[in-house]
Amino acid sequence: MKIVAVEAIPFAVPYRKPLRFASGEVHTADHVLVRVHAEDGVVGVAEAPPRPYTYGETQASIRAVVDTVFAPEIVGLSVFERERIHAVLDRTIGNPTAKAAIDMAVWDVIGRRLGVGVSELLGGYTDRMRVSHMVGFAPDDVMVAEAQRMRDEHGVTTFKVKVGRRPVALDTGACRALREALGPDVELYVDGNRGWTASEAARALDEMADLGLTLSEELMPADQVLGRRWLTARTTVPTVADESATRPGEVTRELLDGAATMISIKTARTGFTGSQRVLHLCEGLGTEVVMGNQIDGQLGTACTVAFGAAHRHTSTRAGELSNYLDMSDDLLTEPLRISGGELRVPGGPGIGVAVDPDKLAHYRTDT
Ligand code: MUC
Ligand code: MG
Repeated sequence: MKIVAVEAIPFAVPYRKPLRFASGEVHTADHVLVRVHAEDGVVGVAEAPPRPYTYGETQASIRAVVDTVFAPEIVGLSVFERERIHAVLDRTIGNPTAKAAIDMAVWDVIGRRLGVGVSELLGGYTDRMRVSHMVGFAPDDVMVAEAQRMRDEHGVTTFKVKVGRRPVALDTGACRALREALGPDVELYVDGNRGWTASEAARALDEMADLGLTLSEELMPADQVLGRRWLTARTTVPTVADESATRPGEVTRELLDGAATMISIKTARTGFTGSQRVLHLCEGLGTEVVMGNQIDGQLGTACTVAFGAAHRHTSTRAGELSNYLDMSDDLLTEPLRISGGELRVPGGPGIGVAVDPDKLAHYRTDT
């Protein structure tokens, strides 16, 4: 079943409130909807979220690389020739979310064509994941109120707290306020988006030693090779590599180097195919994983839960699946719903969701 066209459609949905973290902030979901059209009229969809401060991709660069580099090479290939599609995409080192969206839209076509959910095709382990919510920078009382609301309204009991500010006490204070307000039973972990030095990170972890943090993610830049190895060796809180280790080669280097002890998998940047490669590598190396969030919309979140629920190891921990709730609207016909602290894989073939044409017409920015 040949691919006949690939579209990259920019759209913009404002956030109700911005998400702030050490490397940037998001006010608008200025994503790109990728549609892969197959010859029998089946259309697969996925979304690419540009994160300029992380990977250097922008909405314009995603559109350009899809339209001018990837689409001309993959049109004419069959959706079942996935290794050949990846041989084309993998020639390019960068552009992770553009490549991931193409991969996931191809999987969506395959699932729709076969009448089977992608999550079942990938592994079919379970039909849901527990949800972890990311809490961005704000005054302590605002961060606490957000976590309490997520717990009360959606049953979420796992929180990833953004850290990496200076002075370090801003963040250690916020984490302490969250622990005091939420009690001992919620899971708290931290993500620094490379904001601190090794010594600042070490001091922060020492100051928070009594808070029962379960994970610490990207507290300092990955290029500070010895500092990172030193930090990882001296803490009992597992170190998660996120943006420093996206491809299998980087994952191998980080883990063998002792610079990380766990890996964040994000379908937004490695699609389903690349995420499975990273997952299987981690299983082979005996490394835990966590399903991360690239500040996805609902389509991206549906991809994350489809992948996470498909496998035993990705569904063990809570996945980061809730930040789409900060968006003022979305593109899907049926909104995702988190309840009892869980998100179910959408039913139906492929990724299991449909884009509402009226919403797309309203939010697309190219017409
Ligand atoms: C995260 O886990 O780091 C913030 C920046 C980015 O690239 O992803 C988000 C969340
Ligand atoms: Mg992160």
